[in-house]
Amino acid sequence: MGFLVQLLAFILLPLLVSMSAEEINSSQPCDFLALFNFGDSNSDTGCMAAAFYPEILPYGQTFFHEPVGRASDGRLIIDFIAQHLGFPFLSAYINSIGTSYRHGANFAAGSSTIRRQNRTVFEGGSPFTFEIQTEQFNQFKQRTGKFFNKARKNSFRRHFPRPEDFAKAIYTFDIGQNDIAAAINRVGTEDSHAVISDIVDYFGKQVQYLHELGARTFWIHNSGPIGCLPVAMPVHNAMNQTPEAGYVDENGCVNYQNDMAREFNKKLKNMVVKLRAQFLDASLVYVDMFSAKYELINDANKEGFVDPSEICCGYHKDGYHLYCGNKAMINGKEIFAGSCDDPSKFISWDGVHYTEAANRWIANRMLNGSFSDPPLPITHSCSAQ
Ligand SMILES: *[C@@H]1O[C@H](CO)[C@@H](O)[C@H](O)[C@H]1NC(C)=O
Ligand SMILES: *[C@@H]1O[C@H](CO)[C@@H](O)[C@H](O)[C@H]1NC(C)=O
Ligand SMILES: CC(=O)N[C@H]1CO[C@H](CO)[C@@H](O)[C@@H]1O
Repeated sequence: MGFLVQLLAFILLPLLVSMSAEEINSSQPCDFLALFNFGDSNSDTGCMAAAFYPEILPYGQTFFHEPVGRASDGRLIIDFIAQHLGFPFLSAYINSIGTSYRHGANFAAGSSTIRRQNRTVFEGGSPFTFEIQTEQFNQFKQRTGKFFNKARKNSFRRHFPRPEDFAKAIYTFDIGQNDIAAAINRVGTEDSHAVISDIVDYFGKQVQYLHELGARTFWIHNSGPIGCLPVAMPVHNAMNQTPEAGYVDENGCVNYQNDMAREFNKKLKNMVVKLRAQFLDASLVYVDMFSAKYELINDANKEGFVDPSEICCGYHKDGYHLYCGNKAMINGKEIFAGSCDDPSKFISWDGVHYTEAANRWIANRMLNGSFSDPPLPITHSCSAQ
């Protein structure tokens, strides 16, 4: 009975999901058996919280009603992806408690970069660079394969993918924004163009490595408009004088920072095209998250959100940056950086990360392929050539 229900869920779910899309491509949806994700805090579902310090409320308050290692009040885009494909939420690879990896694993970690950085965890860095994440995936695959063949009984098999699932999995990526942030911090002291090319080359090398390990479907998010993160905006940085002409755009986003992200995205797209030509047995879809996020920021009021510079959780004024969930004495007064009353009206959760409402808005538009190249919905992403 349980088996039948599971079997039916498997057959029906992907169909229902794709039928509900506005337009159905004539081809059959891909029969993905697992989801593996790589990235930074945009898609970390518990890695940094398990490895170092657990997160505190109000993180997680909206959907999970407790902090669950996600940098938002609720679900992230990767959670909407998992739900859309009929998978449970992804467990972080290094989390050892209450996890299941039957349908994939998440290697993403907050603060992670594509290239190695010199910052320790205490300075806001992450040891889980993209290179380490792909190496963790390699271990995950080798070790589950080894135990799978030994395990006669089902208990192991219920919790891990079968060796043949890896080739029929979708591999998703959302990384690079912290590399761009690091380059922004060093602007003027190094050749940003060369640095960005180097970051993209590193990205390409790791994708090649995953292909060597058997990955075949790649769903690659580009970098969001980093200059639109409220903490980057002059309004939250005690700039008394109005910024010089051209410093910000009509939405208050910092132009030179968004330009860095645009340059990264252009080079990333060229890299994807190059890899596509190299791997004729693989499918690589490039997803323009920059445009999806920028559209939301630009249409904030029309879409029922407050001004995109507003931060739901945190205290950022008069030169003070007190991040969400923290307490401090400011001018002799104790300030607690708590949540706004209605996070569903805000785009920015904590000045750096998006609210669940914003993540849902973005996911709803991105999953059907309207920001993809080629324009495939994620359910059909195995067939890009
Ligand atoms: C890390 O530090 C070393 C030595 O100071 C330096 O050569 C290197 O460029 C730094 N790397 C990055 C990514 O900043
Ligand atoms: C994708 O969904 C959005 C939001 O529902 C819709 O506006 C858009 O037209 C859809 N695009 C495609 C290609 O189906
Ligand atoms: C790759 C591909 O053919 N995608 C198509 C799926 O269907 C939509 C809507 O008809 C098209 O716009 C895409 O080009």
